Amino acid sequence: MSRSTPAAPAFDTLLLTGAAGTVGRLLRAPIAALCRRLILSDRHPLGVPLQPHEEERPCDLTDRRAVEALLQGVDAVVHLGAHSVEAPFEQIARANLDGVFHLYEAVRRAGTRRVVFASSNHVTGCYEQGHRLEPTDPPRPDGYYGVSKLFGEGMAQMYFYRYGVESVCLRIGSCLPEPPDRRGLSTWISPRDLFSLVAAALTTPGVGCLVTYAISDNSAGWYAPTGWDQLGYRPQDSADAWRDQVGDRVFPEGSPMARLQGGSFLGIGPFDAPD
Ligand code: NAI
Ligand code: 15L
Repeated sequence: MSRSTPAAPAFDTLLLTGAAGTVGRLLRAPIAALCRRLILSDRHPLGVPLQPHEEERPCDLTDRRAVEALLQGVDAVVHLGAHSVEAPFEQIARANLDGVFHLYEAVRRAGTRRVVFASSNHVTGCYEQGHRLEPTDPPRPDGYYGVSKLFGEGMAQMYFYRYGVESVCLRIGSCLPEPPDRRGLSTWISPRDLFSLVAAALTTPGVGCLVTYAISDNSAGWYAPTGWDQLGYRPQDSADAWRDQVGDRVFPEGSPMARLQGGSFLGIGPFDAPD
């Protein structure tokens, strides 16, 4: 009987920030195939047993020195850690502005090869629903959260063109087990497709600094697949299968939530200054 030797993992050490969150919990198991050691980091405890290849390293992204220590010996990072919904500016700024700055500085100093940055569809959430977007179209963020993701993409560009740190910025649509509503027929990405895109974003050689939308093969998708060929991304799933189930889950007709791509985020804010 012949025995085949398993292929060596692509990386020795990978870091997953935001590991205790929704997407972190979905990516944690499949991402293990890409590395010998997986560092799971969040400001909250994971609260689940660790596998032998896993290491838990709690870290608050707002602590610059702690982030610098976290990146020591890390070959590549999937940066999910963030305030992930629209909120007052002060709340967004801590993890999504300061935290991203700390992350990229630590990456530069540690010589980390690649960042996969979890950007968002909310960078362009003020476009009308149905408008088909290229990643190069002018941004139209739908709130402070969307602006913060645009800032992250800007940091990715700056750290590539000045310091050679490669990044893939994934403008993720809606990553859930199923599309939640009619908007999801356009924005949904299955956990399986997101993992395959993250894996491609980590391992495709010579990406430079690439921005691409991250959705499944949705026929109602609002985003051109620009960048997918370069990464070899071929979505396996489609929101179309849920059309009948979610077709009537809509926001009030004529409201910004129903009219613009950012959906429910258009219903949050403005925020008055605290007294
Ligand atoms: P989530 O809110 O469930 O997870 C984010 C994690 O970041 C949390 O576990 C939180 O504790 C951690 N975090 C927040 N502030 C932190 C800090 N100061 N220091 C350390 N950790 C901190 O969000 P989710 O859904 O898992 O999203 C993951 C990433 O993907 C986020 O960056 C989000 O903005 C982005 N994204 C997610 C989408 C989705 O459909 N779930 C769509 C578009 C973008
Ligand atoms: C995001 O960027 C959020 O992090 C996530 O919670 C979802 O709301 C998603 O976008 C979406 O637009 O559905």
